[in-house]
This record gives sequence, C-alpha cells and structure tokens, in this order.
Amino acid sequence: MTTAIVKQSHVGLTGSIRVPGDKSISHRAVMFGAIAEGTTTVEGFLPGEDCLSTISCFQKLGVSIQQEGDKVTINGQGWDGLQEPSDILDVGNSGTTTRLMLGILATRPFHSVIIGDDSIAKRPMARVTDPLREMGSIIDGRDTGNYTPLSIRGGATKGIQYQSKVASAQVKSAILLAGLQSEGSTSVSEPALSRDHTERMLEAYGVHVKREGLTVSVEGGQTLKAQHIVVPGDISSAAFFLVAAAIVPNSMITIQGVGMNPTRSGIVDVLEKMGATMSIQNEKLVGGEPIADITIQTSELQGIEIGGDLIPRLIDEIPVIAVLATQAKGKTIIRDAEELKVKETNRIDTVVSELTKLGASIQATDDGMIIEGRTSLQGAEVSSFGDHRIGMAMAVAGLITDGDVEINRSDAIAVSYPNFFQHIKELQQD
Ligand code: SPQ
Repeated sequence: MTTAIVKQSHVGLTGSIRVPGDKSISHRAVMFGAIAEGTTTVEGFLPGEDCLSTISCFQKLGVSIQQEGDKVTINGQGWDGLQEPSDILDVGNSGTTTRLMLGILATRPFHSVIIGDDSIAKRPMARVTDPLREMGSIIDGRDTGNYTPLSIRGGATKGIQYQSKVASAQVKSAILLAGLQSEGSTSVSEPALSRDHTERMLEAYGVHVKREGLTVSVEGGQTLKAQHIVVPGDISSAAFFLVAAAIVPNSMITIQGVGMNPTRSGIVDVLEKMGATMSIQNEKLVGGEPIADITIQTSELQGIEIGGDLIPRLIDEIPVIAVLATQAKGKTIIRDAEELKVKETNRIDTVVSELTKLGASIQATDDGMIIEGRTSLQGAEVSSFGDHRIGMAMAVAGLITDGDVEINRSDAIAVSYPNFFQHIKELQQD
C-alpha cells in the first residue's frame, strides 16, 4: 500500500501549470480512432492508468496503437478491423472503458470477456447491458449481466429509442456507439444533459449526429474517418488546484488550456457563486472543444446550494467541492447527487467519513451532503479507498490542516493525474 503524507502549506500556491489531458476525451479519442478508417493521431492524451487500460483493451481487439507520453497513433481499420480477442479485456479501474467498449462490442460478431478491479466489480452495468440486450446483443455476467466479469457476443442489432433514467454520458455513449452499426435509427433521451464529448467527437470523425434538447440520435450504418485530435486539459483535474488556490492563504495561480465544455464547467459556476476571485482568459475552440486559462486567488467564500441540472456538470468534482465548502462561511447543501453512490467508491460515504476524520462538520444525506463552514481542519490518517478523486481531495485538504494528512492507497491518484504531487510542489516553489 502506498501512503502519501501531505503537510500544511506554509507558502501560498503561486505560478502556472497545465493539467494533463482530459480523461473522458482521451478515452474517446482512442476508441473512436480504433473503429475509424485510417491513421488517427492524438496529442495531449492523458497517460493515466484508466486511459492506458483503454489502449490495452483495443490492442487486444487487434488494433495497432502506439503511445509515447501524451502522443498516440492509432491505425484504425474500420469497424471490421476489430477481431475476437484471445485474452480477457481488463479495464482496470475504468468505468468509461467498460461501458463505452460494451457499446462498441455490442455490434461486433464475436465473443469477448470483460473484467476489472474490485471497484469495477461493484459498479452497476445493467444501465448499459439492458439497453444493449434490447438492441439484440448477447450479454451475460454476474447478477444476470449487472456486474463484471461480463461476456458479450455482438451481432445483428436493431436501433432503439431509449429513455435513460439517469443523466449519464456513459449510458448515452454506449447506446449511440451501438446505434452506429445497428439497423435503423437509435436515440437516447436523458433527464438532464450529461457531458457531450461523444457527440462532439463523433461529429469530428465525420458521423452525422442529431441533437434536439435532451435527445441525441444517430442513423445506423455509419463509419468514422481518422482524425487528428488535440485533447484539452482536464477540468476535473484542474478543479483540485482551483480549490487549493481558493483556500490556501496567499495563493494566486493560473491553469492553462483547461477544457471549458459547458457540460463539464459546473465547478467554475460554483466557485463564482461562492465568491471566489477568478478570471477566465484566452478562450478558444480546439478540435470542437472550448478551452481557456483560469486564474484564481485565495478568496473569502460563502456556502451555497448545489443541485438539479448543475449536478451532471460537476459530478466528479463533488469530493473537492466538499473540501471547499469546509472553508466557506455558512451551510453548503449538495442534493440530487445519488449517482455519487455508484462511482469508484460510494463518494457520499467516503467524502463524509474521511472529511469527518479531519474535523469537518459534514453530514451525509440520501442524495448528497450538508457541510457547515468554516472549520479549521486537523491532520489525520485517511484513505483514498482506491478512488483517485478521494485521494486528491484529501491531499488538497492536507494543504490547510493543522498537522499532517496521511493518505493511504494514494497510488490510486495515477488513474487520472500521474503528476499530481509534482504539480503541488511546483506551485509551492514559484
Ligand atoms: O470512468 P469512470 O471510472 O466512471 O470515471 C469517473 C471519474 O470520476 O473519473 C466516475 F467515476 O468519471 C466519469 C463520469 O462520472 C467519466 C464519464 C465519461 O467519460 O463518460 C462520465 C461520468 O460518468 P456517468 O456514469 O455519469 O456517465
């Protein structure tokens, strides 16, 4: 077990960093390149463990992929270039790999078996396997196909009009990917808009995607053409440093080239609503995704209420928003966030248990949490429980605790941010 010790920062965080490439976009760049015709090149790819799992799965499916740091080359041979794997497809800790790959395999006429780590084995897959079975794919697994290991034999599938109960980009993407090689048209409607990287990137790969309000549809029989993809900085990774700079005294930092897709930028709205002093510069479009530089400094913060359609726009940032809320005056209420229970950990439980150990006034609710600020936090021994976002949220808290925070299982951070601790050091030295 790896343990990281984080000490209170006696200096403010200053300077400028560029966070690693967006995890959601990196996965999609590789997967779509693998089913496209021709050579796709990716720059700004996130070489985190989750995205490396995606590369390894598609290599096992017969696709030639070369990766060196943040550069990837994928020699796609179209949909038919995928071949029956002779080995199990191991997704590691990655929910995105599992669910999107299921959507791709749903129409491939061969057999595959998908496994992952202990955390993946607890994450519900019926939200994807049920609609894919409805389309005609043969899928089985533990609990009749709800949990890994999963086996899938794709085949002649038919399009569906699917009404999803959850706002989930993974559900939406899996069904749309299957729809691309199914008979007729396929549509997915969701209760609130989830991240739209699949829609944007499929369009970049030459696919016709129709969007109407909360419904996205595609026609069957579509192929993808190889592209050059530039991956923006991951706003979910930037969030840890935006919060750190807002709460560590005497800080002022700039994060360059951050993805500002409106379906992901809820953290910026929250910081603004809480009263953070921040500015956004150099806004531009890169490969169909908006990016910008964000400057933020130590701020006086107020508690707020967070819920409704804002939740899918910041779902992965809630662990670090909880840390932020401990330093805001008054109450912060997070509601409508039941989806937190089915992430790498039950993030309502893990956030509440670990922040309580640091002395936060925080209470779990059925669909979120209530945090009372402002509290002085104390050092303690905590765990990431194998969840990268819990590990990094604890490290950010450790920058302001009186006494050290010892984070067990800190190696989980490499899932999405391999150079996280290096970036903390750099901002402490500027
Ligand atoms: O890939 P994984 O493990 O599901 O990763 C997480 C994360 O915190 O990094 C969630 F645990 O992000 C998901 C996100 O919550 C990535 C994602 C995507 O790339 O499509 C979509 C969201 O999940 P969902 O279930 O709402 O679609």
